[in-house]
Amino acid sequence: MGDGEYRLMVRRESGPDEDLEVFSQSARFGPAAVASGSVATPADAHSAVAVGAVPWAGDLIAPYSSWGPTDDGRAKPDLVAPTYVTSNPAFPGTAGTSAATAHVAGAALLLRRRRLSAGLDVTVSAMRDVLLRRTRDLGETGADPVFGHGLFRVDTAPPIVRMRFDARRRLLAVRAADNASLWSLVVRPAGRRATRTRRAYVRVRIPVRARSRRVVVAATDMARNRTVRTITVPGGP
Ligand SMILES: [Ca+2]
Ligand SMILES: [Ca+2]
Repeated sequence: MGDGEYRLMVRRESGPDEDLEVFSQSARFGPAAVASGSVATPADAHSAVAVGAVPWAGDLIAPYSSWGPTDDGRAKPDLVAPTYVTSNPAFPGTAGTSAATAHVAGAALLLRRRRLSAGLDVTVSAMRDVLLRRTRDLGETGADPVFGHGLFRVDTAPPIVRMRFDARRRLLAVRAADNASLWSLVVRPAGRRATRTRRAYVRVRIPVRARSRRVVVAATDMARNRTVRTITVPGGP
């Protein structure tokens, strides 16, 4: 369609009142557009795994990613996956649910192969359960119409952990980096309660003791890759 204003007229010849839904990739519907209930066919099929899109560097839904529920009230999408990925050198920054869907399809294939060789169930419902269980919840707590069960993401690289101890202030600064998919950061000084956070940066005060002590830092990403580092903090006078 070229630029300009278009009008759409629908006349009911017979039958009961029904809502008419109009989808368009290019026409802007202005204030008439609603995100809710925008999951289109075939993603709304009963046994389909409908994948929404989240730009890989964050946890925000892509503006074009359709929201559930379906017209008959079923929860969709099922999950979301990364988009704007750079894994295809021919199209760096490939965007869309097209990228997110391929991510999940590839992962499903790998999981299926692994489950087959382990003698596990690889039926559609079993595979669907496996995928949904491996998501990280986003947005409203629990399954929701924007993110479904949450973000599914193939990730093989463990977080990078950096630590610095300020001896004068007795503060241990810990920073974990994992391309925005850090799941937890735990700082556990020997003999003391651990500090747990979802943030990528935390400072923990290590009280003065006569002897030096070991502090264990563990960072886990949402794919459950884990980095454990230890630092020995000097004792006081
Ligand atoms: Ca949620
Ligand atoms: Ca990672």
